[in-house]
Amino acid sequence: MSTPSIISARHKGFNRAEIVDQNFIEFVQSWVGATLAPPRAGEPVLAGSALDARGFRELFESQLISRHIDLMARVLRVQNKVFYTIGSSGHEGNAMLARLTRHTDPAFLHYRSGAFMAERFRKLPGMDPVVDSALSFAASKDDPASGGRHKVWGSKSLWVLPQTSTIASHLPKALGTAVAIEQARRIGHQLPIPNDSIVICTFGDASSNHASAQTAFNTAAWTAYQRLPVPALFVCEDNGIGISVKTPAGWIANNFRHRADLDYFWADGLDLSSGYTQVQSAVEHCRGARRPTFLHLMTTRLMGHAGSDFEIEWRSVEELVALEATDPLLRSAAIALESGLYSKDDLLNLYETTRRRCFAAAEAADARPRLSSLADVMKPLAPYTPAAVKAEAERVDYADKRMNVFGGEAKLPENLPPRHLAIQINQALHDLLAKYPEALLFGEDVAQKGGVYTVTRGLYKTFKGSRVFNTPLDETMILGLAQGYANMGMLPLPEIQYLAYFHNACDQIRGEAASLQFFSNGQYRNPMVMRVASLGYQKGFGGHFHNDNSITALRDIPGLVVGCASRGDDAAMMLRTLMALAKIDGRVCVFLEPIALYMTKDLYEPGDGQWQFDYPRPDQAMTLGAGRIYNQPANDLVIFTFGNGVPMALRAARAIEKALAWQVRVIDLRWLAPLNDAFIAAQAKSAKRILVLDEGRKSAGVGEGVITAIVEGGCGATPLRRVVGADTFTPLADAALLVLPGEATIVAAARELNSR
Ligand SMILES: Cc1ncc(C[n+]2csc(CCOP(=O)(O)OP(=O)(O)O)c2C)c(N)n1
Ligand SMILES: [Mg+2]
Repeated sequence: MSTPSIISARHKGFNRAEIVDQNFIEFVQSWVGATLAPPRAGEPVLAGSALDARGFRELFESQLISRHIDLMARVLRVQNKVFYTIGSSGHEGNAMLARLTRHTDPAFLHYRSGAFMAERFRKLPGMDPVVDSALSFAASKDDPASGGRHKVWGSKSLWVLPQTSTIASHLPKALGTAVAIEQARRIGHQLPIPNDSIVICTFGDASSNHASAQTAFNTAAWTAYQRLPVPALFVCEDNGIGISVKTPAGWIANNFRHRADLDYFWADGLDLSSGYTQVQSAVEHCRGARRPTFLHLMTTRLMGHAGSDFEIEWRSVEELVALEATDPLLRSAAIALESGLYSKDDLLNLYETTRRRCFAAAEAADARPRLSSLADVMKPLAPYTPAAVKAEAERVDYADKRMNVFGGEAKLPENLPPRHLAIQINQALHDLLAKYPEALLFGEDVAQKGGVYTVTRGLYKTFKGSRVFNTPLDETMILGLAQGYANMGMLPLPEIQYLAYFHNACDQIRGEAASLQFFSNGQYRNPMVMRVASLGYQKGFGGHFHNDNSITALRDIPGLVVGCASRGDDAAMMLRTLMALAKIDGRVCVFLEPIALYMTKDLYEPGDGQWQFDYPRPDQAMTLGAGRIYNQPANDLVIFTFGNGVPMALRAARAIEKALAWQVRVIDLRWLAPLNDAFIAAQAKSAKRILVLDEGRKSAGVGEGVITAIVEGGCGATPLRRVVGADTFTPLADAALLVLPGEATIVAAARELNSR
């Protein structure tokens, strides 16, 4: 370790990238260690190492590529040719992980994975990690990972699924993918990768503390504890720091060494010679035992967190110099020279050739076109092929299966009397699980109990525990599992027990699932249909948390489809369309089920049975965006609404017709995202007056979107009122009705319109 007295003026420099660069050159130039006779083919690079000469050469070259990409990015960032400077320097030991695994082992990578990628690129012929990485750093449209949308480590052919920069958010889906690999066998699903694949998931030491990481470790252990296989290799690249906050010395080992059902391994990521065997042990254990494995990979961080992090401003130069002395490339250079594999000149030559290669690729990438139109940017975000979706939603080539599931012709739901929402959702789910053998339904209490509201009753019995199952009580993990199953080609139907409990796991949809097609330029997709018991008005079971009416958190997630049914037949048809959207276009879909309507049978009077409907035949589906119109062409008043608002508006319409002699049309929007602006505008055009009835909250609710569509559609002059929930949490008991719209408020709003 250097001491202050021997730190030269150069080492005190501001630009640590230059210093790290120069250190390498000086280290090689001043090498005076013994040089052995070069090892022969197949012989260990150094005595006692499991790494042979060829392996070492390739790993070392991958390390150098990674280092020079970092150095290049620091130089070209200031010239605006590169747009990302979070580097991999100090973490180049992760190349060992790539070498010791297969290119078909799905990898969810930390952002310091330059060397991993360079090494994995060797697994397939004709690929160039330098060119591909340069295109990504330059945000070029030709970037094979994201099409210029972000600097991500990703590759379709190499099974590297691009990650967002939200730390730890990839662990739940990585675990989900590992679980899915094993579950495929149990449901007879053909995996897109070999059956004995493992999932690699890398992350930093600070990230390991994050709730999203902890839930993955916990669920991995929860699963393994039940003796179910979990081939997940969690790799903590421990550089001892997260931006500027040091991880307490020894914390990672202390925290993970003795966790039950999370098998701990340690490896020296700073030394290829000894680290290789250690990484190998962890990989082999994970693949062979198919148990959750935690590999603690020692690394260091050089050149700061990112190019903008001038470490010298906040930590001592002595500390930096000491860290720089642990540079794994110095150790690799020592191995290279000591083993006789490289002469000093060869090594310096390789170093400079690699530098030139990276700069040349970056300059070439800079000359390539970037994304230049909004349409280009958004292209992979929300694919929609209406004809194929319709055909898929109406496909009925599973008649035998449904006959079995329902128990014969007479018991087919379309041959039964009209039923209410909960029953028809249940019937539709039976139909969909029969139609899609790759579909899985899971969540809290959904199996034996059939859900809190019995909506999933009977599915477990019919389709068995491999397809219908309870998860741990953890929404983040439910959605992580969903992404994992989807990654392996299955069709997940995760259930979130109450809308209020979606919010604590929101990022798994917002930041992760909904963004995958975008950040992978449409190459990867994680289709799913998330069902959520939602909204207010429950009688006798009140309070905010079971009556949450906030749709806002879903509405602005780019690319997400949100549907909300108010009646059973619509629910069945919408679920068919949502599954088809997932299957055909890979869309992430949400289906909001109004709890208060689950058991509603009557519309106007107790016992009238008017809110029960015939089950739609399986070849009937609904077009995305199609609303339902009641009482067309009435136009004295048009009420736009959804969910609980629909039967409420229909009842209020009767009162309004009586009081004001108006003919009232009621529009059930049914699709809340994307809103069908054209449909809304068209309906508004023929209206003399408009009411927007939104049971969600006033601010940022669906109603705002509806009114915008009306105004932008040219109907801003039509008299309009909004009846909407208050900006508050929902209180218990009857006080709830004070904050939500009711029939009386609707009638009062109509009277107000009349007096204008
Ligand atoms: C959820 C989240 N919070 C904060 C950040 C900002 N951030 C980016 S990296 C980082 C530190 C991560 O440290 P570590 O996991 O040790 O990885 P390292 O950078 O050291 O390799 C932070 C706080 C983020 N990306 N995501
Ligand atoms: Mg760290």
